Amino acid sequence: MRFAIVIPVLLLVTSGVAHAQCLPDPNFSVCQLNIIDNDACPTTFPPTLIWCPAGDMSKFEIYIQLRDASNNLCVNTNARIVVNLSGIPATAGNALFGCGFDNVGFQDWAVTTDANGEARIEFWGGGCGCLNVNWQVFSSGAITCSGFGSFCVKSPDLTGDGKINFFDTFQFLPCLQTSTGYCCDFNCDNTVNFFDVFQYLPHLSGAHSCPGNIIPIGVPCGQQCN
Ligand SMILES: [Ca+2]
Ligand SMILES: [Ca+2]
Repeated sequence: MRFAIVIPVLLLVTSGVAHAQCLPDPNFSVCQLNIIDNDACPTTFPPTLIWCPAGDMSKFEIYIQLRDASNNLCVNTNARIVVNLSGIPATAGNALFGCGFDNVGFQDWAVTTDANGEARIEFWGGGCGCLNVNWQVFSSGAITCSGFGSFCVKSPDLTGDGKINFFDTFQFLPCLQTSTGYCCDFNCDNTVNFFDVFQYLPHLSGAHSCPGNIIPIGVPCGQQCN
């Protein structure tokens, strides 16, 4: 009989999970921007993301873990992740975009935390240039956290029109012939050669494209990417 009483109490204490009306507390919640799959250019600064409109190269994510004022996990809790991109293409006549962004560099996503109090959304796009990311996480009607990230981006989608095809090849071939071109240097070794071709070809042959909206960003972002 004693066990029947003690065990539920222990479970309640050690689970650390707030199940109902959880109010995320900024002091205990975690909200951060992470870079994903940055293998091609791992050591550059600012960080360089080689992103594909299809989302199969570098990406960044906003990761959150919500906790209440007692440091208990907020499971099954609704939040909104608002992201605003600013940036300009490195090459005149080309574009830069975040895949699926509804307005010019802006998007607002609804998320629900899982059993670990966590939620995450991944982002990618196309084009080459500088990119700044401002983000806020809202829960229970208040800002739980916010942050800022700054990158350089490059893509097999050199033109930044959301798809990889012969128009991109027309821009890639002169780079290959002269061994120069920041946007064509997909492994960031300051030359353009067959290693970059290896990076480029799978995305061309697969005709990779952005499955969502493609709306160019054209806001100066104040950093050097070229
Ligand atoms: Ca293209
Ligand atoms: Ca290279």
